[in-house]
Amino acid sequence: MKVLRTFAIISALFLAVTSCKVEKPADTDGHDLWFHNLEKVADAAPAEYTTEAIAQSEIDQYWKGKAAVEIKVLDQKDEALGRDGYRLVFSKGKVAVEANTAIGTLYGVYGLLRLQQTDALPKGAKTITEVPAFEYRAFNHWDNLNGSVERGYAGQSLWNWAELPDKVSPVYQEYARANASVGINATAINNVNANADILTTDYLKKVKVLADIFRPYGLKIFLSLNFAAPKHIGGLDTSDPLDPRVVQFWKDKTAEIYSLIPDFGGFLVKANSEGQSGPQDYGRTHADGANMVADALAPYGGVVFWRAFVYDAQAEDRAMQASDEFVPLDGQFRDNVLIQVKNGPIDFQPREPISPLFGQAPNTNLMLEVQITQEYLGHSKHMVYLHPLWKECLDTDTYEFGEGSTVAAITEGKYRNNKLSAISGVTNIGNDVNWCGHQMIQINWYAYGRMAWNPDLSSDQIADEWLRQTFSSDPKFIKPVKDMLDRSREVTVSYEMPLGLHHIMASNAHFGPGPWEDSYRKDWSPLFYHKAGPDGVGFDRTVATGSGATAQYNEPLASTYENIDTCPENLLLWFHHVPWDYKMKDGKTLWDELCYTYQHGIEDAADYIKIWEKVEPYVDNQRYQEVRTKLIRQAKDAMWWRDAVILYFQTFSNMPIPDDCYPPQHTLDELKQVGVFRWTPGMPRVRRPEIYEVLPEYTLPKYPDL
Ligand code: BDP
Repeated sequence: MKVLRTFAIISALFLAVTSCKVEKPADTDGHDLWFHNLEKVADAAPAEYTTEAIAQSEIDQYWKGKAAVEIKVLDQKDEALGRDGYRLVFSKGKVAVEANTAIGTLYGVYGLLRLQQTDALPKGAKTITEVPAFEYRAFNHWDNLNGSVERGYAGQSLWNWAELPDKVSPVYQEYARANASVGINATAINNVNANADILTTDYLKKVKVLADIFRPYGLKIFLSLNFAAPKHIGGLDTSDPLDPRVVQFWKDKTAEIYSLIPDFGGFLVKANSEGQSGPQDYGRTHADGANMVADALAPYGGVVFWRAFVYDAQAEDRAMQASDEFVPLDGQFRDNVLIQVKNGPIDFQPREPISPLFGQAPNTNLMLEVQITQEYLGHSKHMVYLHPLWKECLDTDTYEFGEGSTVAAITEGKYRNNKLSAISGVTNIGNDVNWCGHQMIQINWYAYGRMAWNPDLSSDQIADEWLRQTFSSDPKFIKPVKDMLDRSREVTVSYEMPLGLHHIMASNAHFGPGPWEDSYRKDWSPLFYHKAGPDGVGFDRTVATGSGATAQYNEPLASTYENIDTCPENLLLWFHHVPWDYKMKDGKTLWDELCYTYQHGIEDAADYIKIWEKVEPYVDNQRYQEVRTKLIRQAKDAMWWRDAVILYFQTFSNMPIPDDCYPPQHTLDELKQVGVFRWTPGMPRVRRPEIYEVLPEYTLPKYPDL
């Protein structure tokens, strides 16, 4: 009897142990994004192609709850919900999804399914109200009409212009659905370096087909315009915004667009920047240009996103230029113009201070532009979760209206009467089967949408949501992987450009290091940005001895940055030129601090591989292998960055690399050759397309077999 019982206990234990072993999920290519774990409970295609029918069919197909879901567009409008907000009212046996508009209910449906997928449905009666922070939650595609994507690392453009308008890819609808599921409601589908042809009738007919597909998902189309379009496609000899013929051209063009696309969002404009035409070609201001376009759009409710990304080779400090040009124009822009400002004053570097313009134009609608594509953070080869970078910017206090005037508050319009507000992100999407070129960086698409809806969400929460929906809810998977994602931005800063270093990448692809590079334009040259010499390294932007950029910030930021003792160390070399033997807060010399920061960056990047290997049981084989291969490459690239930057700086510091840091694996001369010849997709100007991906070989000291 006793023996039998013992046997029963042992076999029960054995069963318990073996059944705990997680079943390996089936392979997937990642195309289904964060819908991956949504299980279909019924086949229920939408009865018609309308927002209402789509909302209903999403519930019919995927809602697993016992409570009946009732989707309701409110007869009695609730002002607090605005156009896009929704309420989920949980009561006994019922969930009501309520909104002022059909699109509000669709967002509510996706919100409800998200709660289901992340095990966050309330247990009892409860009302959850969600209202987006920004009116326009926009995507910017840098897609060219020839199918290439500027700074895109996930294949070619999604838009197949050759096949449109007749042939429609199912991907267009999948794209719209994915965007709606995270609240993205506007998309500028062509590159800011715009080809004027997009505004020709032939192209507009193609664009209309996309607009019709996007509409039920609440996604409005924007177009990037080429300011010289009146000349290029309008048969005029000028594009002067004050010339009546030019004004008429834009009025007519806008009317034509609205006749095809009645809910057209408006125009995105890059003017007088990096060779693009603009109002200054005719001695006019950005306000003259923006207002002319805005006036054409105003009768239809359209808006202009006018970019503040302007600089020229003459300026002493490129970081100051956007403010220098736009602050004097404060108050001159029409109500339907938003000035689109990159998060930092230079250009999407791994770390920048905020653009000072956010705190300097109280009478202008300002919006934030972030980059989702990883131009400077390892392309789609590196796993970097970017939400912490964006959030750092949104949470930074400009002090413009006293404490609390963060970039989020400013751009949400809390201090303006005009409630027009927007945010935009340069996408990382292409026609790669997994959309983003790297399974893990799909998170940046997801996170961008969630942030645009609610800038208060933490990076950790968003990562948690995404992992549960895309991979697994098992805590043994979530915890380590989330931790890795949460740290990943800081890790990349450490192995690429720590302590405020910036713009020291190779100028060809913006991927690997190129600190030695000079350029015919000083403002494109890494030498200009790090100014390394025997006396130290860093760009002096102080008022006392440097460019004076610190004065563009409001107090107390200005003094904090001005004073080397109070300047945050993670921005030290952004604002100060610092001797190699300068004592850091931890007592190390600047030189040692640099060496150790790189060292930690490369060790952390190598550790990703081992963390990933531990969670192998929770990940399907296909995605597991893909990610692992990329992580190995990332760790090696990290070493390449370290070797290049440290060996180059050492020619000035003449100080030794500390013994407990890895020794370099290549000489400076070898690495300089790599920098010269590299080219990767996404480069706007193809110089050496025949030489592709020549990278230095590396061995990981901790994992020499990889
Ligand atoms: C830079 C890119 C360039 C873009 C430009 C922009 O290198 O390809 O055209 O920004 O934002 O980051 O307009």
